[in-house]
Amino acid sequence: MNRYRILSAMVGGLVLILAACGGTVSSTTFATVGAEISDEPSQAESAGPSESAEPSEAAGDEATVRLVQFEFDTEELTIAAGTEVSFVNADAAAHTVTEGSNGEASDDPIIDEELEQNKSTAFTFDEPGTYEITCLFHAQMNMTIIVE
Ligand SMILES: [Cu+2]
Repeated sequence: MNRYRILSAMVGGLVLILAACGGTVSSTTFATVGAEISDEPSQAESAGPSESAEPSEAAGDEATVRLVQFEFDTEELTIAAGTEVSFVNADAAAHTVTEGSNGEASDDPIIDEELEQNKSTAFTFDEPGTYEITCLFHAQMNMTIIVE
């Protein structure tokens, strides 16, 4: 960092000298040097914003299912393959998000997550098909996800 400060101070000084002389002869040379130096910190800065921009949000489809009042808030959800579904427990009790029906998991559930209050989990449905989702704690909690 110190090296860059010294360099940019030098460039700044040179620019000042050039400006004082009113010379435009070799200003392109100094402009190039300045650009090279300013590249370094701007690259580090741009890493932050581009990470928080979450390009995956724009690229892939997303859907949200809320668990509230001992129900999934969506009975039937139709999504495109590759859609990431977020299950959000907005209820006063813990629930599970489990492939199965009437409170029983299917043989080899693709998803079986317990969610405490205010917790969420996300699952990407890559394979087309019809998926029954239930809560192991509350047999009446059922929904269907259709992946096209
Ligand atoms: Cu439940």
